[in-house]
Amino acid sequence: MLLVTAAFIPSPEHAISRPSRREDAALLRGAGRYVGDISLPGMLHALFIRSPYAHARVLKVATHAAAACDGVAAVLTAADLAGVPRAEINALLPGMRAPEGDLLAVTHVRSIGEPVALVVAQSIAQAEAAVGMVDIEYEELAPVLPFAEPGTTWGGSGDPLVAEIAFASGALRDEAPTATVSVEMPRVSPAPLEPRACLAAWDATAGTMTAWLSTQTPSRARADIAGCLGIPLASVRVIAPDVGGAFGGKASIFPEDLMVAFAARLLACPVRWQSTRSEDLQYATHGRGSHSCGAIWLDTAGSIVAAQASFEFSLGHWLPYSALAPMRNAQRIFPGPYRMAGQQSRATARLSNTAAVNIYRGAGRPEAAVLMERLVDAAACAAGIEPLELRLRSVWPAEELPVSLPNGETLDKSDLAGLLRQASEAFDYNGRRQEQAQRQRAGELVGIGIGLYVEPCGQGWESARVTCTAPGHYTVATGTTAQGQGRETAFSAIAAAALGCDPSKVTVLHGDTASCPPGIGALASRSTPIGGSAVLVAATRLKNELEAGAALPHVVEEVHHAASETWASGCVICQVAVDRDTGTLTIEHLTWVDDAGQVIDPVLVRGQMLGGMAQGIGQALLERVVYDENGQLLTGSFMDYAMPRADDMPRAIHLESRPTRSSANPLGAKGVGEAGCIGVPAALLNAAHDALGNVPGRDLQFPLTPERLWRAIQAQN
Ligand code: SMO
Repeated sequence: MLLVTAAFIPSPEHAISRPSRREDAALLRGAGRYVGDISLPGMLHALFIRSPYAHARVLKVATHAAAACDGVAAVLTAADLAGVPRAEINALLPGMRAPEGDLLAVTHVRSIGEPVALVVAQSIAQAEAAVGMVDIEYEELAPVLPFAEPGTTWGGSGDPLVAEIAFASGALRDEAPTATVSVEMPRVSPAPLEPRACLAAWDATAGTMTAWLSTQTPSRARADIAGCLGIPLASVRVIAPDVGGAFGGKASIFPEDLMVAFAARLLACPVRWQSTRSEDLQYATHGRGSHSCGAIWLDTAGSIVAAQASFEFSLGHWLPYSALAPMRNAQRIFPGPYRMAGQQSRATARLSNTAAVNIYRGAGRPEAAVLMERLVDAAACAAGIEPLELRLRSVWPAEELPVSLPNGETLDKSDLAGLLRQASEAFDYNGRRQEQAQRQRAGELVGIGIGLYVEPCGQGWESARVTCTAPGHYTVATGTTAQGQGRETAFSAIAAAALGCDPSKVTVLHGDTASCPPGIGALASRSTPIGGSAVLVAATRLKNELEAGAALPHVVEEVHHAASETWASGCVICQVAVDRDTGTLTIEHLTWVDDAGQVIDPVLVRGQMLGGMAQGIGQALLERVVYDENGQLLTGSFMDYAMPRADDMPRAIHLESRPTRSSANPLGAKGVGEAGCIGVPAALLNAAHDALGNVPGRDLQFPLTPERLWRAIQAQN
């Protein structure tokens, strides 16, 4: 039986209002409107022909027979798209090298699933029939696999290294570390409920492009379409209608989107492409994909004095916009919530003949947190200190936050020791430790694990336009977007609190570049702290100007630049049992106390926590994208790729909120969207080690499948 209890602090000081989610009536009753629900007169359908090889020379692409098929409007190859570039990438790191490439493979394919040709037809069935008539010949080549041996070369350009970043402050110790650990974060598929989708329509008379995209970032997608297709920005409109989940997987425009827009202009007909689940598993962006190792030093008094980390990321064969964000985040977040005299961290990223890797819920934060939390537990075990106690000794004291860190980051206000204490009390830490000892004496494998984390929530700006349309009626247009988080509920509550009205009087517009001001988008847990602050500032100014006698309708537009990055934090503690005979891990209890700063709506926070937890559990116990030694994808459907289901959730979940207002924005809010993917895997990995006796040096890696746990149990018997 699933038991979820929650103790959110209900006082008005911590919760602006408590409406139910205004989005749900439509979304839960099948009345949402996704890209796939939108049809335009004369609309054509696109299908991509994709490489069956991880790496091959393309010898021939013959399209005549396919082009002659019934209903086929065009079969496009690289020659047709010559001169249309890939979208630009975020030049996050100095000295990075982006691989060159085209939208469609020209002479070589470099991943399973890479598009080689595009068929556009009047129906999907006609496009499918034509796909079979395209004649393509390949000569298979050896692929560069993820985490290939040193000395591997990438095409003619040497080492597949794309970027490298390192930081050191203070000194590490000369003596051997107290503990070392290595952590693998397997590649996973963001797998939103709605796969990728794009519908593009070109108005040849006006010279304008309208694209409906399932995206987190309509403003950037608009600039990408304009830039790549050579259309003035003002002539491109991007609309993100209802978007069925994204998790970073829809953060950056895809080559397919650009090709659909290109085809719509070429054929002067609307063209729609709806990715299938298999296409998404194969060639949508993946997340994670890192190996890391670290070392930790305690002094003789049993306090952490230094820690060191090295992260290796394996990317795919092309770089989407945010491909380097995870390595940058992992490197800059380590060592997370702990204060110490010496720290070192470095990260590298290399290409491989696979699908692209991009941000995915957490984007480098889980990598930093899991490695550090394993180091703390391994050090506690080596030094004979209770892991909770070592954390309490080592976290930044609340009175020293916010603090500027040596690496240039500013750790926001939070009460890390308070989170640890509140979580351990709610969990009944001491009581459960006693229960664990009893059950272990009786032969059971029971473990307790802690995951303490910090979650930086984005920099930069977002905008808001707030209009008083008629007395007592308001519209908020935001540059950030929604993929199911409940943005309309949150932003109407923020505006209503500032305007002194009921949230039902506030209409929220998002996702349409024609009716909304520009924005960075829904990323990095930034929408409420930064986008919500823009709404607060604009609504407050509107109220003042109305009171000063402004005539209706009256519009106020604000761009809010975050003074600094806000950092959320939290503590997860879980108890697991591992079946000695089968290796099956059961999460018996999970307690989680999160600090998301000023809570706008506890219902939304709870939804983010439960959803993030489910994805964190998926990563930790089940999910893994697997390529074989030829670069063939072995996890191409949900038959092979294990998504978390209801019965993988913990037997009992207890959620609490311990908000400390952020010092980084006027709303005082922090993010919460990614927290479950950060703290939950860390706690689960520590609990699994604890259940199996905390054997020093034991290699236990995600996903913690029954087979892996069973083998670890056998190895120690
Ligand atoms: S992984 Mo998020 O969409 O920054």
